[in-house]
Amino acid sequence: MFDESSTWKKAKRTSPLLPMPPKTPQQWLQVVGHAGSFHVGENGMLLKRFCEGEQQCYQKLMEDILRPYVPAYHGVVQRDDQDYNMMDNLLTHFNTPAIMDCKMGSRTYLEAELLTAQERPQPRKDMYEKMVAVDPEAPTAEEHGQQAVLKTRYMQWRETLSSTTTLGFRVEGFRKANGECQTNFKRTKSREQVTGALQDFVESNAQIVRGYLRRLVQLRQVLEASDFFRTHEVVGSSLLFVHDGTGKTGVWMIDFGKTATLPARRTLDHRTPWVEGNREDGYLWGLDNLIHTLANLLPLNEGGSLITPPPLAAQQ
Ligand code: I3P
Repeated sequence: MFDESSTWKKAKRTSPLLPMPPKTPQQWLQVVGHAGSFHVGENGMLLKRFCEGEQQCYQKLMEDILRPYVPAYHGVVQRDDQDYNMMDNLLTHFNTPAIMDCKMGSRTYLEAELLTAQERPQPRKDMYEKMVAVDPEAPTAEEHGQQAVLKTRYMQWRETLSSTTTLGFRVEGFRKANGECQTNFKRTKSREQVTGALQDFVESNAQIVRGYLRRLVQLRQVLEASDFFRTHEVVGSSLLFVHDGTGKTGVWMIDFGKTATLPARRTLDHRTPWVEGNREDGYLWGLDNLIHTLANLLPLNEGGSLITPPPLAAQQ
């Protein structure tokens, strides 16, 4: 799953690049998701295989108050006849960082995908195989018969198996500074299990937890005021957590390939439970839960005071 070679790896999602060792050409490290979509650019840039929807999101985000919470976007470049969206490599200013990917929201497929599955069902063998590998009992008799499952069915199964349904976010994977990688979180569902995973990632370092909490509380305030966020269904997007041995921390929103613009005058609050048609994604509900879960890693009084946000203006 993890490969530190500088060759291309299959990766549809933003995966971090580790400087190993620092100050030498950066190598590629796949943490989670599909491989093959990223390339290390020059001057601290990351190239991600072009996706028009994602480009449009980044262009809008560069004009939105969320700008400091996403990688800076620098337009499209071409390499070997392939277009790439070029953005900041978020790891550039860290020294041998630890990285974690949390997929946000209570739903991981777009309403549009659900419609397509209903109108033109295309059961998938690869997803059946991934399902059986985790739980041979999971497919229905019909799915066993077809040896295939619909993508939306697979995604829903993944949601209920993990904490996506119960907490509105899930840990996808992490890599510690020492190179230890964990990606086996498909069944990490309860608050206790998620807390254990987060504790493992931060290696019980309260300073790191404080840094992440401050950043997440700020992000939540900005999300609640963001025009972009209010007007988009944000699905399959992740928060990328990065820290290093100096105590430096950062969290950014990444992966907008499945972020959809709402029709004119429609907005979301990102906390209302999803029912088909309302397009709610549970992103803020998940962020609330993530903040509380992280705060629980600190002594009670301290965690509580950190998650009480200062006035938004004071942060700018
Ligand atoms: C994949 C994961 C990805 C999804 C991908 C799934 O499952 O849910 O988010 O890509 O669909 O296979 P898993 O993590 O269990 O391997 P999208 O979010 O882009 O839909 P895909 O195979 O159709 O790309």
